[in-house]
Order: sequence, then structure tokens, then C-alpha cells
Amino acid sequence: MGLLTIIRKNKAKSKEMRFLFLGLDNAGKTTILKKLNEEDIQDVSPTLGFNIKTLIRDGYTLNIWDVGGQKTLRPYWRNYFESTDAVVWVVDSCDRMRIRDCGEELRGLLKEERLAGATLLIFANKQDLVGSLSLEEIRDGLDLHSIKSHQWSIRPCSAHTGMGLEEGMQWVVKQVAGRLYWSGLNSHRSIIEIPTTTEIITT
Ligand SMILES: Nc1nc2c(ncn2[C@@H]2O[C@H](COP(=O)(O)OP(=O)(O)OP(=O)(O)O)[C@@H](O)[C@H]2O)c(=O)[nH]1
Ligand SMILES: [Mg+2]
Repeated sequence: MGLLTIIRKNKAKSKEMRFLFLGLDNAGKTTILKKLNEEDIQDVSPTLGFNIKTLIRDGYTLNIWDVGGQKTLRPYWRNYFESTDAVVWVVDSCDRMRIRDCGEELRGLLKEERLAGATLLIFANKQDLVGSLSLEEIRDGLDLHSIKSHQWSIRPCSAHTGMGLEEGMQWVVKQVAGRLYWSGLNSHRSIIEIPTTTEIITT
């Protein structure tokens, strides 16, 4: 039995996944996680260290690390990279001023060797607000098409209304499960999903 098969079998027994929620400060990471966990989202304050949440989805236990995104905290992100199965990159769709910064931080992250195999979900959050950037604007602002190293998908969502959250999580769980527990799914497929017209781009 090969090493990869043994690892897959052990992982399959525990059915656990490790997710890392990252993004600039104020993007909505903590609010998204609270909403997914059916907690009150009224009084969310900036994360100065990290939060851990455990969610069960599709029979898998998701151990989720939510790390503060303030500039002074970003150098500490690397402490959380080990054994990460998926990165959920949360974007504040109303933060036009920092969309380039956001792209640069994301590109820096994707160069990390320890994240090499991780699936990438980009949540375009705060879509409930008037004037939020469209999915295409965020895709271009973050230059997502240049990402060839990771399997990625960008999804619209709102932590306040809950729109798009479960769908996004379903996608990422399915991709990680496909990679860890099954070998049949395609890898390195990139998808952009737009709420009204769905466009699928395969790179
Ligand atoms: N309208 C709207 N506001 C949101 C949404 N998601 C988050 N917010 C608000 O945005 C602010 C920041 O949310 P947080 O969840 O603290 O953001 P964060 O990414 O965890 O920030 P850090 O912990 O500093 O990295 C809060 O005031 C939230 O209520 C959303 O989908 N819509
Ligand atoms: Mg937070």
C-alpha cells in the first residue's frame, strides 16, 4: 500500500479538514463564521489573535482557524499554515480602495510552500451593500486569472443575510474531500460563479 493511500485512509477515518479563514481586516471573516454557526452577529469586534470554530458539514468535521487580518497581524498568518486543506479568502466587496492590497496579500499567500496543495475559496462578502464591487470587478482586481497554482473559486456572499455562505462551503468541502478521500475529481479547475448568469471558466 502506497504512502498516499495510507494517508487518505487515515484521513477518511477521522473525516476532518482544516480550513484557514484569511483576508484583510474588516472583510467579514469572523461574521461569516458566526453566521455559519448560527450565532448572533450583532457585536463582532476585530480579531486580535485568532478564533477556532468547529463546524460539521456533509459528514466532515471542519476545524476552522479565523485569524485577524490587521496589517500588524499578517506576519503571524504563517504560524497557521501547517496542514491546511483549504484557504477561505474573504474580501470586503465594498473596499474599493484596498482591492489591490488585497490581491497582493493573496498572491503572497499563494507562494507559501505549506499552502501548495490547499484549495482556495474566495468569498466576495458584503454583497448586500449598495455599491459593492461585482464578482468580475473583484476577479480582475485580484487578478484571479493569473492563479494557476491552486484550485480556486470565487463566490458572492453576505455574512449579514447568509446569502451564498453554505453554497461556498459546500463547494470547498467537496473539493477537499475529492482530493483527500477520493482521487477521481479534477484538480486545478477554476470556477467563477455569478448569481444571475453562471459562467464557468476552466483554466
Ligand atoms: N453589511 C455587511 N456588513 C458585514 C458583512 N460581513 C461583515 N460585516 C461587518 O463588517 C465588520 C467587520 O466584520 P468582521 O467579521 O469583524 O471582519 P474580520 O474580517 O473578522 O476582521 P478582522 O478580525 O479585523 O480581520 C463588522 O462590522 C461586520 O458587522 C456583510 O456581509 N454585510
Ligand atoms: Mg475577525
